[in-house]
Amino acid sequence: MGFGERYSEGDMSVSDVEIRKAAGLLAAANHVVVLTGAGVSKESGVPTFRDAMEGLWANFNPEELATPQAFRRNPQLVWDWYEMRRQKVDAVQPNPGHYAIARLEDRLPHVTVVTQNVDGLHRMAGSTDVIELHGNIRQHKCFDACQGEPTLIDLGSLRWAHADRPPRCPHCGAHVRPNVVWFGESLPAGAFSRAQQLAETADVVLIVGTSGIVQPAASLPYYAKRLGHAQLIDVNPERDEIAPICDVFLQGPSGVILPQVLAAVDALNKA
Ligand code: BJW
Repeated sequence: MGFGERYSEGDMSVSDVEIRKAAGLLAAANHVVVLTGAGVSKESGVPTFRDAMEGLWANFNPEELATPQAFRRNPQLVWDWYEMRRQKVDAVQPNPGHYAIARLEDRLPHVTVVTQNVDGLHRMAGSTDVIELHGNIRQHKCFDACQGEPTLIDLGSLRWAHADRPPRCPHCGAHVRPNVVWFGESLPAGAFSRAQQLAETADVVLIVGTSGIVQPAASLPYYAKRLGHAQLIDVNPERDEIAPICDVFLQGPSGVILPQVLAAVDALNKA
């Protein structure tokens, strides 16, 4: 579907007027922050965090697996869940939403992607300034951070028996875990402060595919609006927690909506 057509499904619809309004805000912006969540990767085949889990995992709640307490209690269970997700992520590609975000860099002076996702798909799509607030599922580290936080460990350099998983840190013998941020843990040093600073000076914050319930990431649009001067554009098939304070709400899947917004930015730049 190209610009000029309208995304419409059931009672969801986005008019050309809203797409043009979003494009106008972006085209006039000097600095844009794009805040993304799991929804932007949904059309690549990565389930969102709050989608119901399937198969072996159907009886587990992701919010109860993504904690240091869960890993201490049952490291094998949490390791296996992340291995299943890592394998899924290794097998997928960026979708038109990721590519449209990356292509914004060619059209606008400064674009920074602040992502809660751990799948690395923004960089794969070509975005060059990406802040990963919740880490990266392809990296691993020592659970005890024995050489400082994070003590990154190359999994390929370790040998371990599958039955003894998770593997052990070669420095101290603690378990190896994914380099992601669990509930109750601090975000990577400097990542949130840089994101907050950028949000407070951004002209536009484009929010894509997040439920807006996990802090402190969900507070960035509020900082941008209340402490800064940003206009907020939100893209989501459902009204999320951030939608009420947004200037433009584009209801629909980001893989469909964002290419339309990009085409509308191009149309404005040509006019
Ligand atoms: C589409 C679509 C399509 C579908 N196109 N869209 C203040 C108040 C209350 C609690 C707290 C607070 N401050 C901190 C807390 C505690 C906690 C928290 O926020 N809890 C909430 C549940 C309330 N936060 C923390 O613990 C954070 N740490 C912290 O604050 O440190 C300081 C501290 C230290 C010690 C004690 C206390 C504080 C850390 C948060 C880490 C979050 N980690 C996870 C797991 C990462 C690793 C992994 O992937 O396993 O991050 S949890 C999970 O949620 C994951 C996500 O990044 C994150 C956000 O989820 P997201 O991306 O929004 O996904 P969904 O599934 O929720 O939504 C998807 C959306 O997409 C939906 O809206 C769909 O409609 C939409 N969608 N298809 C576009 N095609």
